[in-house]
Amino acid sequence: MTELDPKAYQFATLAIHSHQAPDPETGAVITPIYQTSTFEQQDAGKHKGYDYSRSGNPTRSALEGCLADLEGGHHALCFASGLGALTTLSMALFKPGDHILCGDDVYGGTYRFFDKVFRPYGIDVEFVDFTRPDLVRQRVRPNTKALYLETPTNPLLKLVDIEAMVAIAKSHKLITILDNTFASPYFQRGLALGVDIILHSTTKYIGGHSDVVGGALILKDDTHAQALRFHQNSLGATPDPFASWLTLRGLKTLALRMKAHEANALSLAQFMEKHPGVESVIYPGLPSHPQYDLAKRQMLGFGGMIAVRVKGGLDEARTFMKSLKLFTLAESLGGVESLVEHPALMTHASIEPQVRNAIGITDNLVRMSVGIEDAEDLKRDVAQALDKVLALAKV
Ligand code: P1T
Repeated sequence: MTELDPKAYQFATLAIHSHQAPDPETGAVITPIYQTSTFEQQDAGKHKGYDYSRSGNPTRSALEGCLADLEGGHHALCFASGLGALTTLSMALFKPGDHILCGDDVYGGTYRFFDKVFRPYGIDVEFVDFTRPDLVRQRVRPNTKALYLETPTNPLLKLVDIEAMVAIAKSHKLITILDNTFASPYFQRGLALGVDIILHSTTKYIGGHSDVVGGALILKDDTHAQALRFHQNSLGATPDPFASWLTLRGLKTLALRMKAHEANALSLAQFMEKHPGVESVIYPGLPSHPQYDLAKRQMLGFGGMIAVRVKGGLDEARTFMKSLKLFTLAESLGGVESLVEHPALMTHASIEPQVRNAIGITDNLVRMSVGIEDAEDLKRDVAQALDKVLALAKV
């Protein structure tokens, strides 16, 4: 089987076949796990394309090739984690004296890296409300180099207008970087909207089974790709062959899984919105979401993440989470099983309380990663847990 022309096939086909042709030596249908650290050279400096598994490995190449096709890029680079992708990207593109504008609602680890680790190296990262393009435009300075956006955001599921950000970036010659983890390439293609570099925590929907940690960068530009590839090898935050293989195996079913995540999330969001134990539900697929129209315009689907404010405070949030039977209390998201977590105490605990409160990460906010279990089972589980919240509120 020869390599597929990505333009001739749809997403679900590419996820299964792109860069995953049967092994020409043995006929193995599934890409082998090339569990080797090093490769024989025919002569000193002469090899078959691989010399050492930090620099490159065939299992990783298959994953990188497939991800590039799914995002509509020309290059993809995989990492040992989403943060490995972020740190490598940051070292490759920025230098002391640069200024970066970053959305104010991003994964807590992203905020922590920019604020606590990168800033002391002399890179000024400013966090701005990216739902306000007017504000972002005002904050651009002569030394601004990039706009770093997440949409939908973690954990508040705010939407950032990707095309508006790209327009600002183009007029000031800035690089745009989009963390596409929450939507996955199935529901959002930033490169087609003019974004320069896509970042993923492949730990989430791409891997899809909560059994492997990884990250990826996908882009079109050859010069940036060359710099990123150099830093990927020089910094060494690369995935091992088994992690690459597990991610590739999960990726094959991304299209099916995303449809199921979305159907379940929409039905749960609609149900919770009517429940008296709930203050508000944040889900981009609900007409009550303040950016519902933007979601319909720039996304191909609304995803599987819900943020819910239960009636009450921390006690009520704890009661809700502890009463759920099918939702496991755990960090992370995007796996086939449903998870629930408390952003203020868990994923976003590294953000100072006053900053957290200012952006809306309140004590009654609970984040739900809706899995692909039976929709009615999930609804019944949420109903009984919300009834316990109501009972507590009445005491
Ligand atoms: O965990 P890691 O693979 O290093 O990815 C970091 C990361 C980057 N971007 C987004 C949007 C993320 O959500 C994450 C990781 N997030 C969680 C662990 C979480 O529970 O939100």
